[in-house]
Amino acid sequence: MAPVTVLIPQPVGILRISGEKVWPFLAPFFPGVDSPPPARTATLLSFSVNGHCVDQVLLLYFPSPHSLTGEDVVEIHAHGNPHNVRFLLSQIQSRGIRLANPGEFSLRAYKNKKLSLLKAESLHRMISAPTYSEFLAAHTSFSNPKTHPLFEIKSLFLETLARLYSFLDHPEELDMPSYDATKEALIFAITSLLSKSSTQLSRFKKSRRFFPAYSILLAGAPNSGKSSLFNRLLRENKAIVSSLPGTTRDLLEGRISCPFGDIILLDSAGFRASNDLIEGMGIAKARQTISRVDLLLWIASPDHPNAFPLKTRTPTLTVWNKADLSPAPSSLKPDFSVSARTRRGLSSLITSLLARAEIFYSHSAGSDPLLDSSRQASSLSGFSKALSKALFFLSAGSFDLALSSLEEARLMLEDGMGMIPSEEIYDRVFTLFCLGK
Ligand SMILES: Nc1nc2c(ncn2[C@@H]2O[C@H](COP(=O)(O)OP(=O)(O)OP(=O)(O)O)[C@@H](O)[C@H]2O)c(=O)[nH]1
Ligand SMILES: [Mg+2]
Repeated sequence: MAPVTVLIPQPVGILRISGEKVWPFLAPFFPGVDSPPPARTATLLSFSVNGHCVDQVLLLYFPSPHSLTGEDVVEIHAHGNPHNVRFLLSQIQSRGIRLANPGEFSLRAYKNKKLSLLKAESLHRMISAPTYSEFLAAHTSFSNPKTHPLFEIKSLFLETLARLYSFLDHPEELDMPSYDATKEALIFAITSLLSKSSTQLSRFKKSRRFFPAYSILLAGAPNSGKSSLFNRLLRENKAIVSSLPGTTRDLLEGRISCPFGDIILLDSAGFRASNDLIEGMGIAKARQTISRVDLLLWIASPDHPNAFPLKTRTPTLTVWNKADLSPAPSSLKPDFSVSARTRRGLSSLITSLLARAEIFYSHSAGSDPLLDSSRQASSLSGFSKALSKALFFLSAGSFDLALSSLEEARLMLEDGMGMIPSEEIYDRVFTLFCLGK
């Protein structure tokens, strides 16, 4: 069981439960309802605890095997107050139903053959896509797996392999193409497969970012007001703010969804020489993150009126904070002068950040299907290496060695497509999913 929606005040909060014979566990919450509600139909029911109705809910029952996971699945659409959703969760847990791990529903769907690995990865990309066009690209692969780049490559590859097999099995038959014609056709097909794979790999490389959206890091000396600005930009009190220098130790992440694409905002530990082991680790993490983001905001303030002390290729803007206390020294020449406390200057900073993110997205990949993960990319790159070997052997006239390289390539591709089950794949793919998926 897991909440499918996040725990914030909202009209509806959804809980999902999956398992064998789920209804008998839930029946006590619905006194008077003797049999499971009708399948795949929304039923309005009173959720009761100790004989008292605690919420009116819509219940959807998907009996096995016609469900998301292949098991019995029940979805409860409750009123979305987070306290209510937590209470319902705890009540259901007290009946012996445990909380699901992140991605566990998808993992069960995969194990019960309800979802292929490629679809699972497209689904993950679809949910976390930072722009609508990236959502559409993932949706195309998800709803029509034949458009997935690996699927297209596989069809072409199998034709090539079949051609080689049939030549090796019946080389003497009259209607078979000659040795030279076969060799030429195979070289042509493999070269074209190599070119398709390399196009996909470079599109993937171009689209890949360390953070899954346009990312902005707030860095600066301790107490310069990074967390205060982070909270202001996010419009949420996510980071702890205090007058003690060294308050933030880890990297904190927030996401802002804009019509043209998402922005990931990162708050970090203040730069200083520290003997504290944990703070030191936080500072190292902040430094490491500088080269991984799309934009660095260096926050200076009257406490530490210094310019950014390091060299970086990451575009950097200097922001003078606490402008309510004093103006920036003329030597600093900040790009923006703001006060996180009074909000002075914040709107022009925000306008500039949004404009930069919009330009960034205007150059990003279109909505054509793309590889979904670095796992797929590494399989495709192994596939290409094996193809190159096959090409070498073919050119040297050794069809047998070419065949064994093509078989090696087939394994690589099948591994990429999740056709070879392995525990490692479960760990690498499904644990990345969010709770409730
Ligand atoms: N006057 C004034 N005080 C501010 C402003 N911004 C932040 N402060 C105060 O400065 C102190 C430090 O703020 P934080 O946001 O915690 O600073 P930080 O850079 O995140 O600090 P560390 O996490 O320790 O690196 C707090 O007491 C804030 O209330 C501002 O614009 N004006
Ligand atoms: Mg802080």
